[in-house]
Amino acid sequence: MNLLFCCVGAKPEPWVAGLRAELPEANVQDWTPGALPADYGVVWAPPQQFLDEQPQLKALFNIGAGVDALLKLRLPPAASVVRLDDAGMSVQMAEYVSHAVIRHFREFDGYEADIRSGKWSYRKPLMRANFPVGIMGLGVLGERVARTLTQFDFPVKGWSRSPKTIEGVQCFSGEAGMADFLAASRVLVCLLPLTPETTNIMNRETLSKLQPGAYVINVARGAHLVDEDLIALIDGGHIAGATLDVFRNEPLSTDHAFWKHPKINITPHTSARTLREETIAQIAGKIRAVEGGTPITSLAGVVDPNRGY
Ligand code: NDP
Ligand code: OXD
Repeated sequence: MNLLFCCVGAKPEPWVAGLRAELPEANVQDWTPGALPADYGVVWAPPQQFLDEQPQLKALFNIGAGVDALLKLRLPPAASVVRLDDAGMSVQMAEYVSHAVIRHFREFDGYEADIRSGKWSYRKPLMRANFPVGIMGLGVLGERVARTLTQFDFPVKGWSRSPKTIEGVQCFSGEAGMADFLAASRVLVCLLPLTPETTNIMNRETLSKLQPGAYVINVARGAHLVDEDLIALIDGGHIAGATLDVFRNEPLSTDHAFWKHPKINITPHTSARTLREETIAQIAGKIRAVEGGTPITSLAGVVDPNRGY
């Protein structure tokens, strides 16, 4: 069985070595133009040339959870797209979002500024009941984040396409449930996939429906958020601030207003990183299952291209 690795931005050597160690029966190569036809691709943002040269591929294993960039390409006709299914990401996302929520709720930025200016002062504790956290997207990552936040006794709300039941989380669903979900949330966390339906979903109209003093955390994709609308609502006072890990263009351009805005914290798309060992083990396990007769379409993480995630 032939396997090609084609991940833009990843150093190929350790990946290829890891895949060879996990799948000794496979011929694993780093892709170069003109490579021999392969059965499987392990990919991240591959060039179109790779896909066009490999029309026989049976599956593309994406080494991330989001497949928005991959689905924009012309894919081999019979290839299933298989996204990363957690592989150590959900715990990182739960850490990142909990940190952002708690940093805001406990006013740690304010305390840090006070301490740096030599001031020993107390702030009146805020009421946790007044900080309902709404998670948009209750999939692999969103559900873990929602469950984690319930452990800190925040009221937690969730919104997804199909109805869900998660202990301790008030769940809303579909377009019909969105307005009530937003009105019930003060902190908004975006963990949606980027699809035509979710592009620009955080805009002036939707963000205005959040409770006054809202806080926005975007850890999904930059194109979920209309940047100017967020800034206008922060400057107008309806939104207290934001933590943003993802941007329309990455790296964020050096002149973007987010860099210096005093109420916006940014990080460089690092909230949940792909962990090489876990990822290789997961993909190798799936390839072994397929080679052993499991239909690709029954693997966890198979993407529905019509849904876009
Ligand atoms: P999943 O596919 O497991 O979950 C997606 C969730 O979004 C599901 O609950 C789904 O609803 C919901 N959803 C999709 N479309 C809509 C819609 N139109 N309206 C309402 N809800 C919708 O994805 P993951 O949790 O694994 O990942 C989410 C995203 O996080 C990824 O697509 C990626 O872009 C981003 N990400 C960011 C990282 C970072 O480092 N910043 C790292 C990893 C991922 P339903 O359950 O009903 O299908
Ligand atoms: C992903 C990401 O989608 O890293 O996995 O953003």
